[in-house]
Amino acid sequence: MTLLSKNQEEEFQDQGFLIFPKLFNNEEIQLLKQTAADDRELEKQSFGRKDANGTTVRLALWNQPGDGIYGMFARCNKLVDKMEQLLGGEVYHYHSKMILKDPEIGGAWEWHQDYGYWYNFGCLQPLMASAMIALDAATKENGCLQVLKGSHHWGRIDHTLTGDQAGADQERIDVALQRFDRIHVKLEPGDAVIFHCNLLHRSDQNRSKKARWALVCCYNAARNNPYKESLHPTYTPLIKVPDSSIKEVGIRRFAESGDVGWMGKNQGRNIQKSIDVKQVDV
Ligand SMILES: O=C(O)CCC(=O)C(=O)O
Repeated sequence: MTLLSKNQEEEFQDQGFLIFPKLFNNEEIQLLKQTAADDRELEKQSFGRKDANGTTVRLALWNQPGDGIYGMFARCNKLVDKMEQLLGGEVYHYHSKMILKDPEIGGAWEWHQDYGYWYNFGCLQPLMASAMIALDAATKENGCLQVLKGSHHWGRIDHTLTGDQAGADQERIDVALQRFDRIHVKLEPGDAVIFHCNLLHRSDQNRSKKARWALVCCYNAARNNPYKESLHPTYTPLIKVPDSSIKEVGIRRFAESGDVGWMGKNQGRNIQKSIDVKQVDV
């Protein structure tokens, strides 16, 4: 188990996010990047979400971590042990997504909390978090993640549709912007940021000539098993793998990726839009 220091734990509780520079080494991230760039299925399964300005951000989303390189990232000890420490016990894989912010056209993400969606999927407590792993350098220019430091303390905020995306209530956002520091989370390839599911976050359009791709692995505490079926899995034990598996599997490429449970265009659209699953047209 990779133990975080007391200070790191307190920082996460206090700020709602924690950055891990170089959590993944160059070799690991190059393997991931190359796999993603060559992955026709990822390309095929990707779909767009319009932001408030009508610009589209592309993503691909899947429910099971699988045995391929994406799964090795999502299941490796150096990430999952941290998640378990921060969420106070066993976690399982809730889903992963590849955010494909393409040069010059990659759209924005509006201010939201992930729990703004996940609450509606039957998760009773905000015992959930995500890890964003940078494949490319994430800068202000290419639309890096922005967070409102400490905003997770406000608890869940109502979400309404903005473009194709469910965004947090604008009135609250206006106040939050006055009360919390806005942090641009600049990352180098291989850096990761773990953020609490109630942390308000967004990102700008990519106006640069450089791509900003990131793998985001999302986890739920095992003790927070959703009370109902939804588009994301109920408790499914996560089988952790040694960190060395990333390289081993990455070199084999797509050979054993298995069924990751892609969320196709329609389901993916519903997840991103969903304020209440029942309200959304299929
Ligand atoms: O990639 C981004 O800029 C934002 C992603 C996001 O909002 C999320 O994963 O919840």
